[in-house]
Amino acid sequence: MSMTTMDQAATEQAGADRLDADHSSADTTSPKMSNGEPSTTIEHTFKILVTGPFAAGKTSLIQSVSQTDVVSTDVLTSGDESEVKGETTVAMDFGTYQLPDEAIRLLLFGTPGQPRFRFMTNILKGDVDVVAFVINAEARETHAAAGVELRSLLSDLRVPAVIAVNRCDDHEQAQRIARSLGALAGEAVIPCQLVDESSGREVIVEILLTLLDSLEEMSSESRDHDPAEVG
Ligand SMILES: Nc1nc2c(ncn2[C@@H]2O[C@H](COP(=O)(O)OP(=O)(O)OP(=O)(O)O)[C@@H](O)[C@H]2O)c(=O)[nH]1
Ligand SMILES: [Mg+2]
Repeated sequence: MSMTTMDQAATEQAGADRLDADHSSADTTSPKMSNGEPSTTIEHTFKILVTGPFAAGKTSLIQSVSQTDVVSTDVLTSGDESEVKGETTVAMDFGTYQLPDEAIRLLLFGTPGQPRFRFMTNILKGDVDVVAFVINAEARETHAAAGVELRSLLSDLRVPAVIAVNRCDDHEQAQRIARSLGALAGEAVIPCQLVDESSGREVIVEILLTLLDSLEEMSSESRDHDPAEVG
């Protein structure tokens, strides 16, 4: 999918309006400016877990879209990993994304990729609203283990996922790779180039749409189970 900036802004706005209408359990905080005046009120905060294999592009995604300074824990690599890249995340990345003039904020928590740091994923995955699973289309040797990890994580968390197929421009190829990981038909798949900010924003749009679908589903389930609505 390729969107112009205006398309993205319109999609973000439409998603924001619908999210505002749908998300009833608001987390309300009112940050104050230094003069004591209230600044933008954050009413809806969603936690996004950005995960996937080593060197897939998780840190790149958060760095490309975060509107606040990214908290990063990358350190120099050694051994075989230094053949792949110079630095690697050893604990977490943290960034934020807030819709312009909207009271909706995403908190983006990035995990390390190596199995030896899985304990960090286990710490970070609590209360997640959406999993953004990043996979490098070109690193085929990582796909089998990534598929096992993806299905295990989603069966544990039971939240929706967006599969971001990095270093990929082709929607069909992205779909094929996602299916080979075991992604389900309803799960969102997006090809991307995560060193590019506008591509990162397309992943954010997909996350917002996925949140919206999930909130609509929860709201219709609760209506179905509300005896007051049975007529
Ligand atoms: N050419 C190209 N390089 C990319 C792209 N996305 C990421 N990279 C590069 O791929 C490498 C890995 O990216 P990171 O964002 O550090 O990956 P990561 O998943 O956070 O890696 P770990 O934390 O070590 O697991 C970096 O050198 C990036 O600059 C892309 O879209 N195109
Ligand atoms: Mg990283």
